[in-house]
Amino acid sequence: MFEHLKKEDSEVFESIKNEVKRQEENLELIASENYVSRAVMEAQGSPLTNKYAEGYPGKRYYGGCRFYDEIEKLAQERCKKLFNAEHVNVQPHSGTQANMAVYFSVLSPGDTIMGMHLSHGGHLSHGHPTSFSGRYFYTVPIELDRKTGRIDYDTLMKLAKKNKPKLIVAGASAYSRIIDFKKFREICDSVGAYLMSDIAHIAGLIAAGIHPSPFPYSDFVTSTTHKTLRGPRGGLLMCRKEFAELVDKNIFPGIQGGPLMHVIAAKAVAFGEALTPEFKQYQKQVVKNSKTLAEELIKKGFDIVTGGTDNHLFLVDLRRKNIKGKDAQEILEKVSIATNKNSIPFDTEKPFITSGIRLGTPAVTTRGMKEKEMLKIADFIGRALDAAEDEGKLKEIKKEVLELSKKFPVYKIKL
Ligand code: DSN
Repeated sequence: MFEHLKKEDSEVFESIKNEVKRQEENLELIASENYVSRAVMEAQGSPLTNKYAEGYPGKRYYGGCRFYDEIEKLAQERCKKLFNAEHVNVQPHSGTQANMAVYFSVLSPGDTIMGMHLSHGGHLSHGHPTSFSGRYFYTVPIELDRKTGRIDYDTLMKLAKKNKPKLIVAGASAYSRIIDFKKFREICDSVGAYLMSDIAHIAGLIAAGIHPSPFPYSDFVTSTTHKTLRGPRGGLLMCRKEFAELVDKNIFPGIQGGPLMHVIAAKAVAFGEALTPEFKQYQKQVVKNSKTLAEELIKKGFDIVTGGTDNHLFLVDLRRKNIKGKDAQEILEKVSIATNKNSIPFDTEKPFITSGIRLGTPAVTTRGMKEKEMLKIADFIGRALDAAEDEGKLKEIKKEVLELSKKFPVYKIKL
């Protein structure tokens, strides 16, 4: 692999080589990251990057799209089967663009939407003022319950009745509990709102049947393809049949030009993988690992928001340990553990500092790690954060981290 790049562009090759090494050596606990299969990488790195295919299968604006049609249809069919969806658009370049296409399909600028606030587990594209979503639409942010750290559906119902949104977003990027899509539907129905479920984080769990499905409750379901779903970096939009034409038009030509057909080929491969029994087992292990890691950290005196997890991630509230999220992220990086600082509900620290870190298990589970390794990882985290500025101790821990990573290689790429 990379023999041409090595010869023809040593600068780019060097950086890639170093990044591949980092990915092999680091314990990747960033909840939104994963390792794709070699087959997904091969599809994405194929000559399918060479061609324009604006339009949809059977209706393209360029000639020569026969095989692109086959691939896009395959991706659509596999995805439909995976999520039991009536209509699928596999062209969104990202989750944010899938969300944008939904908003532009049924909203006008100035309409009211409701979505979880960024520091309460939501996402920028759910109406944050710095994102197009908060600039084009009037957003009523959903906050979590102060005591439980969970969504309080009664409060949500009251908020919806008071603000009468035209669309409600059910979905999160840092929420460790089951999302009750049925309740979201009831709330939407009580005010005549559309329901858009953004399953970017939990798509893999849903595909494997271990998190309730957003269908049949949602009008629109958006996702990324690269998190728990373990596909290439990209987006996905599903909806009821009645909205099919509308959302397709709003993806292309509405907000995108030519689709990234090499990425769509890789999405097709990933959907194929997600339909296998092995994928179901993998997702089960992801959740087992996440629960084990959270429980072990609690035993070591860490506070976990909501007290635990039902899915692939959780938030560690570091206030009792007197460490800021930013510092914790940096200390853990020194021992080759990758995490991200993350606001906790009602955080008083700025988003660049934060009082928490977010931990997730999709990537380490792809490497084959199980509960036994989660206990070790909790031990590394506890010791590293206790050692803080003791460089000697951090070096010792890093050595142990590297030993563990070595036992669970990812790609075995020779560079
Ligand atoms: N940036 C992603 C995450 O880390 O959750 C959300 O898009």
